Amino acid sequence: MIKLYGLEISNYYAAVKAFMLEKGFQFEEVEIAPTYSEPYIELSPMGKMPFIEVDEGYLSETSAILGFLENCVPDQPMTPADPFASAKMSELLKVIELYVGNESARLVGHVFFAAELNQPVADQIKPVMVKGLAAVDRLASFSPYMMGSQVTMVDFYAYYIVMNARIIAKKVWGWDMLSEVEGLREWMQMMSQRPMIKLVDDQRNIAIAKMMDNV
Ligand SMILES: N[C@@H](CCC(=O)N[C@@H](CS)C(=O)NCC(=O)O)C(=O)O
Repeated sequence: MIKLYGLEISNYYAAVKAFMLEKGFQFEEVEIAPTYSEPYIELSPMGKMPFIEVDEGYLSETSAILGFLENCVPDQPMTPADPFASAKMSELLKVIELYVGNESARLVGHVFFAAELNQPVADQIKPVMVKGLAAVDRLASFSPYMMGSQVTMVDFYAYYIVMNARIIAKKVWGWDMLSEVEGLREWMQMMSQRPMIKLVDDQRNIAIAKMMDNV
């Protein structure tokens, strides 16, 4: 059985978990905090969560994990069948990963863990996110899903990236990031109503509340 390693509080962990549930995978969750040290980095070389364990070995990086899981269940596709449309989905996913997710994540310490805000860094990040969101606006159709009528991998990935990025944007700049992209707010609302996403979000919210109680 697949093992999913990490902590429920993580949005990346939630993306993998929701995707696995949607695809009908049986899996076991293993609670483990990320650390850049041995032997953790043998399993997840950047010392991050989530990562999974399958018969063939360990796999980290959320987008790679989703791609692998997608290929494991070809009869229930969450990737456009057409090769070009599929590449466009990957393009969108990459834009969200690099220019929305990774950029906003540079401020996670300040927003979620009370670290001091590095204003010059924040000043660099916002313009990159604005461009990233403009690219999302160009690439996603929201009709009703990002790639059209079929829900795809990028919907699950983007939902959890945007979920955190919007909190960060609000706290650091008082910026309602969702208003940058027409249809993004409604799409977030629609995705949040999917039963598997609801389940994951409920469990994640409980884990976050527990963590806050212990602070
Ligand atoms: N690029 C990674 C990012 C995952 C990530 O940033 N995970 C965070 C938790 S939400 C983490 O492990 N942080 C610990 C660290 O960076 O040391 C992915 O796509 O999976």
